[in-house]
Amino acid sequence: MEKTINTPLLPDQIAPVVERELSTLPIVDIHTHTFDPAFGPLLLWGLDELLTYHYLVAELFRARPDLKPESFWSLPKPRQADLVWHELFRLRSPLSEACRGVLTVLNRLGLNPDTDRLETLRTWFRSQTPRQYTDTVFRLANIRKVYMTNDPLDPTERVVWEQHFDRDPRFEAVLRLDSALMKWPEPVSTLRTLGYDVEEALTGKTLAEIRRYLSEWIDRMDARYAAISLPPTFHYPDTDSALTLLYTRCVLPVCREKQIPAALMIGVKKQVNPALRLAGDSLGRSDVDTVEALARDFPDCRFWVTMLSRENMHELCVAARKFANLVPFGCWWFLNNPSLIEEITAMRLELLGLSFVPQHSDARVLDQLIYKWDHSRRIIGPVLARKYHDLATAGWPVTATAIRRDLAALLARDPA
Ligand code: HDL
Ligand code: ZN
Repeated sequence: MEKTINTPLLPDQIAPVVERELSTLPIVDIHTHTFDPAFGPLLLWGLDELLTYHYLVAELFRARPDLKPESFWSLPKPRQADLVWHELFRLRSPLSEACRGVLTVLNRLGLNPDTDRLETLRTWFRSQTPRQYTDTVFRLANIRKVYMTNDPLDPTERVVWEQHFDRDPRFEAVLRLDSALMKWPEPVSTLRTLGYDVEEALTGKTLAEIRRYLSEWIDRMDARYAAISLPPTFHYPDTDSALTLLYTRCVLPVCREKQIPAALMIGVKKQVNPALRLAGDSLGRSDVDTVEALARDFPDCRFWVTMLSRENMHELCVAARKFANLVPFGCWWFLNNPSLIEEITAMRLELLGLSFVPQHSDARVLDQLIYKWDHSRRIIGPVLARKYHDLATAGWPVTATAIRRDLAALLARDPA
């Protein structure tokens, strides 16, 4: 075995080896909305959660433009799921990526999706327990661990953090900053209820108290990085922006002190259609000058960056060539589709080599880990195989050992 994995591969051996190494690589998923089972109902899983994923809700309203959002939201969740299944899966071929994902999950679980009524499937899911099903999902998806999205200002989540509970080591914590920094001074009252003596005016004392909030909660959660989603209008420098001031005077100093990355997720146009609730967000082209300026002015901060506009992803690659403290990651949200993952991954390999993170799942429902990684492996693998094939064609000895090493660097490392 030792000899073979160090033996240069023949060109037509490369793709199967990449596929094997990628399927057996236990992945580190650096951004999800899943929760350690200790958080109880915050961990979403099962068929009705899969079918009422906000991506599918948006697609339901396209299939049924006559459907009034409020009448949909007034239905109990199983009835919402029934409607999604009927409209998107039974009356039409489920060709969208979000629809396909549900089918991949059911298929990998060995369940038959060819049914008009969901009760048989629901009976199977009811036979699962959260912890046992978590084991099943991690095994089928071949994931080593995931990073959560944690918000201490969410009372339903905070109450769990304030008790002692045994952490599941497969669920790392991330401090999410949106609720504490966006739309200042809206967060003032909530921060004050947590005991942070902040005021509307961004005085030195208020900034210090916000840094204390960040520092204390990074410690309490053992947060491995701090993340924020930002609108296309976010700029740095911007002397008129409370958000920019809070980010540069509070978040970056604390991330530097804690030696953790600062994750920027840029390009969300929040609630362009509020009636769709979580499905109501859109995207906008953002300012990569801002990303370059942050990387330049904060050289000892490490910025993990993903952007929502396809055009921004190319600009971000070039910016990352200029600043080693920029780490592009993932094909986020509206970019998490096979055609775009393929384009973006090839572009990143060509511009950045292995110095980026190709994907995160953004899974909101635990079961989605199965399909989001199944689908991404099917795209990222062949793109990588073509690049290794190019090396072999140029006379470079491509080995299984090297492929295994490179894949681990791309998809099995912690944010650092
Ligand atoms: O802000 C984010 O982390 C986004 O991923 C949103 O949660 C979004 O609703 C989403 O789930 N995208 O996949
Ligand atoms: Zn997300």
